[in-house]
Amino acid sequence: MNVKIDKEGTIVILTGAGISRESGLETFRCKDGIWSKVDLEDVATPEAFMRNPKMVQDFYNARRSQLVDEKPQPNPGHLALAKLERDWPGRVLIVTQNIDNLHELAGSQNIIHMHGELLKIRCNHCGSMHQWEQELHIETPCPECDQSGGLRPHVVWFGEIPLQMEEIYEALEDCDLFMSIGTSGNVYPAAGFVQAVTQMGGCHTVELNLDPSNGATQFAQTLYGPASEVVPRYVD
Ligand code: BV8
Repeated sequence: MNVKIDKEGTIVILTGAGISRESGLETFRCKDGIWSKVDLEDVATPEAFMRNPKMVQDFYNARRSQLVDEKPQPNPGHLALAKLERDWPGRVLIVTQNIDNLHELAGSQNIIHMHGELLKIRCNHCGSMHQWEQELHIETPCPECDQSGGLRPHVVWFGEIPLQMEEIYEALEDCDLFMSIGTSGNVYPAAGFVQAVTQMGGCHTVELNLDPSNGATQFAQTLYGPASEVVPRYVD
């Protein structure tokens, strides 16, 4: 490990779309990123889903079928984090903004998907949650309550509350090392985590990214380059 932390120390790792870039998944705000092709207001807000559910469902259907059909594989960045968790049993938590399944495929187990998961859907009528790999259409009946019109991607849209925030802040309070990997630092509350741990004190902070994020100056340490190179170098 590039930095020495107490052997009882805990590590919180925030990841964003950049860690999955070398596995073939697009980022949002890089050149040719997702938000350069579609307006987030049209596909990633509850208002968009009310206004035009087909456009929203199709946006997530395309991204879900990429995971299911192309089967992108974890890259050395994901794999290094899974090894870190094995080397530091019970003391590594990944908080990912990503809705892909690459951390799981790499073997990481202690993961919080704060923005949800692309391979899960939930029913607005009965609240049931389902693993889902097919296309989802507004008329698809819920496998639980059989009502149609209520199924949506289990994804956190802009204006919605991210998942497991209490657990995340508890982990940030205790951690000795906060790593931020592959995120531009544009989206809150994730972009505010580095400030939170810095204010709480006692935590080393490092940014591993292709280039400086919006929050770069708030990190005690930075290392730039592709995740598949800088993450293994930092954690090995
Ligand atoms: C909230 C859906 C309250 C899933 C996403 C007005 C009304 C309501 C809210 C707001 C408002 N104004 C502001 C807000 C807050 C808002 C927000 O932050 N807006 C921004 C745009 C200003 N946030 C919210 O609405 C959140 N909810 O605030 O609720 C609350 C808060 C706290 C507690 C209780 C209640 C909800 C945010 C979630 C929105 N959903 N997506 C999906 O479709 O995927 S956000 C979207 O951006 C994705 O989830 C994505 O993960 C996330 C962050 O993007 P990044 O991962 O950083 O990706 P990006 O492309 O930006 O950057 C990639 C980086 O990788 C770059 O830096 C690049 O250099 C680097 N990179 C590229 N290649 C590589 C690499 N690094 C390494 N190796 C490489 N090879």
